[in-house]
Amino acid sequence: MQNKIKKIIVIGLGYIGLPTASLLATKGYQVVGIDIDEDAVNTINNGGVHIVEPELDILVKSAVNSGNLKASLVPEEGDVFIIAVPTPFKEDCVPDLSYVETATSTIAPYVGEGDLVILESTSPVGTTERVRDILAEEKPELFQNIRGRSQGKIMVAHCPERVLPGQILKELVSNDRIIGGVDRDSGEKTAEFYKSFVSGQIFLTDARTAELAKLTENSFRDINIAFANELSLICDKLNINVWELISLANRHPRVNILQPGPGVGGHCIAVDPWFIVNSAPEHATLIRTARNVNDSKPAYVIQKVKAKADRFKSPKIACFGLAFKADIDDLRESPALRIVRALLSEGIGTLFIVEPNIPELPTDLQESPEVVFVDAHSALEQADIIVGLVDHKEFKLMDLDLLKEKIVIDLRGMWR
Ligand code: SAJ
Repeated sequence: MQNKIKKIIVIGLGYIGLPTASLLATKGYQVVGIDIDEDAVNTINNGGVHIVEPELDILVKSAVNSGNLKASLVPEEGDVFIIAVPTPFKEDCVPDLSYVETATSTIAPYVGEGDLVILESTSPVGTTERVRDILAEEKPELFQNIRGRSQGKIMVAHCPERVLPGQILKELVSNDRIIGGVDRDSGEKTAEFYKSFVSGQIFLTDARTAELAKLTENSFRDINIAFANELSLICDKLNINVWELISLANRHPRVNILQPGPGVGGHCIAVDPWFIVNSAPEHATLIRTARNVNDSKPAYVIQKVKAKADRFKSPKIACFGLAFKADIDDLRESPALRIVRALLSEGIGTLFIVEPNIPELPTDLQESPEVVFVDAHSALEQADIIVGLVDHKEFKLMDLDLLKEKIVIDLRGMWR
């Protein structure tokens, strides 16, 4: 543990904040996690979790039992403040910084001289400086004027989270980290802190570069998935198997195409590229086009399913998977869910939904008599059309003979 740092306040106990807070607690720091959700706070204080992520339940339990982690609705004083709140976008894909701004104002009364304030939330360029400016407005005594420039007696830096849902606990420790301070001192002190619990390498830069680096990583992935999705449309038209095509092209030593799917979901890759587009709309043409390609894939899938369903008087359609990607329970921004909802609203027929990672369907689906929540076996028995939306491990292991008599629309290439 780093010498002077004893107490850490983590704001936001979601997919990033809770694993980070628990990890730090098990490293011997005194950690207080802050959230506005009272149920989440109570659950964590009882040693439980309100989100699903492999091994997180064990880590939280041991962190709480050790006495080093507690959750609270109100912040307190500490040595390090980590902001890990959402950064969604508003209408017209304009970034919504209200959560970061509110979190900063909320901690301002508790921040003191020599403290570190670290923004982990994925943010548009300039947000870390905005955090510093809010703190300077609310705590002017922590900022001094040196030769006409405001200099903080506190440190402010950006250290973007880079963990992959499904592998968060591993990647939290092993991933390399980029740290951008609003000044040199802020960057160096933050790097020292991260070295106490990260085994990956730490790279120092300025705050704006760190912000754009994170957005660039997710845009890179989005563009590459868009290429795969575009190929899938071209292959459909030319009657070529896109999965075979990609695996053959990937045999080239310098080609590595990603996989097409029903669209791009989650709260990161489908969101973050818009922050770049919004900052430099005149230049970000490729990034914007990739977003549009990926966002239009669900509509293409819906048309494809409708075309097959038209052959039946009362079509029975099995939809395999609702999550935004394989082997998780997270339905946020899920293209599979979007497709199911659209099929339902078009009154296309009976929908048999299979999703082994959730205990029940979202309320709107539960309420419809046209939607039945079933297991894979029952869906295969009853449906005429099978739509593979998410490549969960259970689905990949299915006996392909069971699909023989069915019309199969496999969006993930799992039943080749
Ligand atoms: N997807 C495809 N084809 C692929 C890969 C993914 O269609 O070949 C789809 C998935 O099904 C899903 C979406 O893309 O709908 C996003 O999934 P993902 O696994 O690519 O990424 P996320 O959103 O779970 O996590 C990403 C990661 N970023 C990168 O890999 C560059 C993670 O490291 C980030 O920390 C995370 O975003 C974040 O929080 O920003």
